[in-house]
Amino acid sequence: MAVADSDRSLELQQSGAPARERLARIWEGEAGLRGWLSTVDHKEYGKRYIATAFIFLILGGLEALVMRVQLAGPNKTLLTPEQYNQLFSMHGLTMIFLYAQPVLSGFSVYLFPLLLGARDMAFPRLNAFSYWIYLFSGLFIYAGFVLGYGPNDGWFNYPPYASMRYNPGPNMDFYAIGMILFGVSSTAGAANFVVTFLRARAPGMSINRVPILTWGTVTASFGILFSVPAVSLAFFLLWTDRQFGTDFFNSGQGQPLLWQHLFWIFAHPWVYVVVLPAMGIVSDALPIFCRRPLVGYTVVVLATVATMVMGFGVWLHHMFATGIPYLALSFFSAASFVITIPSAVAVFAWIATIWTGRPVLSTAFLFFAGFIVMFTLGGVSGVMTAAAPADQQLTDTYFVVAHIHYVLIGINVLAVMGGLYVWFPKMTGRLLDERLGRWNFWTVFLGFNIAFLPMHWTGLAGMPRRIYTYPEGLGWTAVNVVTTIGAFILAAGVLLLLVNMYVSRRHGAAAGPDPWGGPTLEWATTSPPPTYNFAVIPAVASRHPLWEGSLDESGERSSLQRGMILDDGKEMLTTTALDAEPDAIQKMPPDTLAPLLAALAATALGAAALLHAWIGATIFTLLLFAALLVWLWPQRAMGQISEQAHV
Ligand code: HEM
Ligand SMILES: [Cu+2]
Repeated sequence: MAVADSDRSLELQQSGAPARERLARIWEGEAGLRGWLSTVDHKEYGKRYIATAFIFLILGGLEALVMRVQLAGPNKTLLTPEQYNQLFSMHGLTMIFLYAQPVLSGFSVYLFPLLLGARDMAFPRLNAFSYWIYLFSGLFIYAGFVLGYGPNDGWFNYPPYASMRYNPGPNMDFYAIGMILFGVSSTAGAANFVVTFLRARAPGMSINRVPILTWGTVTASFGILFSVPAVSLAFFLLWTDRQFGTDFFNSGQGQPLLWQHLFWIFAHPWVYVVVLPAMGIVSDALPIFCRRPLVGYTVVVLATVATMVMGFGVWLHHMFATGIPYLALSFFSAASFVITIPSAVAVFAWIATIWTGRPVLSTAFLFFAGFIVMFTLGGVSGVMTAAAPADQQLTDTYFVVAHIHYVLIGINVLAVMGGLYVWFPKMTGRLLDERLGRWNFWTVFLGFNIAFLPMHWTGLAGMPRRIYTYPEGLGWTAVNVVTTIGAFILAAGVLLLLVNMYVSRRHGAAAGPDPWGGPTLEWATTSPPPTYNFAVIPAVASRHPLWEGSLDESGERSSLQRGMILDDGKEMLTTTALDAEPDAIQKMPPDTLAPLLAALAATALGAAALLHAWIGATIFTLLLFAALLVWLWPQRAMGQISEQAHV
C-alpha cells in the first residue's frame, strides 16, 4: 500500500494534537447562519433529516388523531367528508414519503461515512441538495394543505378521481409537483449512497465486511433509482392530463388502470425502501446488545438484496380487485408468497442472535425485540392478503389499514426509535434516559397494539377504509373506541421520546466514544465526532474492528490509531469497489450555498408551473442553471493535484 507507506502516513500518538488541530482548521466551516446554510457536513444533514422527518411524523400523527376522534363513534360530525379525505391523504403521504424514507436517510447520511471509516459522503454537496429539496417538497405539499387544497384521493391518488373532471381544484397539482420534487431528492440521495458505498470505504473493508445497515441502505437506494422514475413520470403525466388535456389516465382514450400500474410498480418497491434500512439498523444494533455478532451475516445480506429484487415483481397484488386475468392473478399471488421467505430468514437470524447471545435488556433492545414481534404479525397479515381470494374480501377494509400500520410502525418506527437510543449518544455526546426509555417503549408498544390489533376485526367486520363516518348498529363502534384510545396512548409514547430527547440533549449522562461497546468504526471516534470524523483513516481487517480483541478472530488486526492522516487540504481516501484497496485521494468540496439555492430555484420552478406563470418558470429555470454553474465551477482547491495512490 503505497499511500500508507508514504510520508503522508503518520502515527497519531506522536503528532496527535497538532494533526487534529490542523484537520479541524481545514474541515470546520463558518459559524453563524451562513455557515449553517452552507455547510456540507454529512453529520449536520443526517441530524436535519431526522429532525425534519420527526416533525412530519408529528404532523402526520396529529392528522391521525383528529381522524381517530372523528371515528370514535357513529355519525360524528367533527369533520366534513372533504376534510376527512384530505386528512387521510395527507396522513398517508406524510408518513410514507416525508417521514418513513427520509428518517432512514437521516440515519444513513449520518452513519454511512462513520460506519465506513470515511470523512464524508462521496458527494457532500449533492447530499446537502437532497436534504434541502426534500424539505422544500414537504413544505410545498403542506402549503397546498394549509391553503385548503390538500390532496384528497389517498396517498395513491387514483384517477379518474384525481383527474380534472372530478377534482378541479389545485389539490392534485400540489401533490403531483411536490412528488416530482421529492423524487429528485430521493434519487440524488440514492445515487450518493451507492457511490459512497462503493468507493468511500476504509481500506481493508472488503465488500463482505460492510455493516448491514449500509447494505440495507444501498439496496434500498437501487430500489429508489429503479422505481422513482415510474412515479415521477406518472405524476408528470397526470399533471399534463389535468393542465393540458392530454389523456393518459382519463377514462376516455386513456386508462385509469395505467396509473395503478405505474404507481404500484413504484410503491411496492417503496415499501421495501422504507423497511430495508430499518432492518439494517436492527441487524447492526441488535448484536451490540446480544454481545455477539449477528448470526448469518451473508444470508441476511442476500435476503436483503433478494427482497428488493423480488419487490419489483409483486406490484399487481395491490390490484387483485381490478379484474386482471387469472394467470396474472396466480403469478402475482405466488410471487407475493415467495417474497416473504427472505424476510423470514432475517427474522430467524435475529432470533438466533438473541437466542445464542447474552442479551442486555436496554431500551434499545426492547425496541428491537418489539420490532421482531410486530414484523412477524405484520408479515402474517400480509401473507393473508397475498392470497387473491382472501384479498377480494379484505381489500379496502380496515384489515389492510391494520396491516400497513403493523408493517410501517413495526418495522420502521420501532427500529428508528431503538436506533435513536443507540446512536443519539453518538450524535450528541449524551445518553438518552433509560428509565424514561422504558416508559417510552411500553407506552408505544402497548398503545400501538391496543390501537391496531382490534383493527383487524374492524376490517373482518366489513368496515371499509377511507370512510369519514359510519352508522350505528353495525358492530363497529366498540372496536373503534378501543382503537382511538390506543392511538392516544401511542401518541403519548411518542411524546415521551421527544421529552427524553429534549431533556437528555442537555442533561443526559455523558456518553464517551463507545457507550455500548459497539463493534463498528463509528464507536472508534469521539461523540459527537469531529467534523473530519477520523483523524487517522482507519484500516480494517475484519467485520468487527472494535471486537477483534474479545472475539479472538485470528489473523490481522485493524489499525485505528496508525495510518494516513490526509491533511493536505480537505481530503478523503477513495478505495476500490470490491476489495477496498486504496485508490486515490479525493479532494472534498468546500462549503457552499449552491445546493440550497439550486433547491430553492427548483421549488420555485414547481410553484410557477403550478400557477401557470410561464415567465416565472423561465426565470427560475435560468436561476437553477446559475446555481448549478456556481456549484460545478472548477476550483483550484478541488483539482486532483495529489499523486494517485498506487497499490
Ligand atoms: C399515531 C399513529 C397513527 C394512527 C393513529 C394512524 C391512523 C390512521 C388512520 C385513522 C388512517 C385512515 C384510515 C382510513 O380512513 O382509511 C390511516 C391511514 C394510513 N396510515 Fe396511519 N396512523 C398512524 C401512524 C402511521 C404511520 C407511522 C404510518 C407510516 C409510516 C402510517 C401510514 C398510513 C397509511 C399509508 C395510510 C393509508 C392512507 C390512505 O388510505 O391513503 N400511519 N392511519
Ligand atoms: Cu405491495
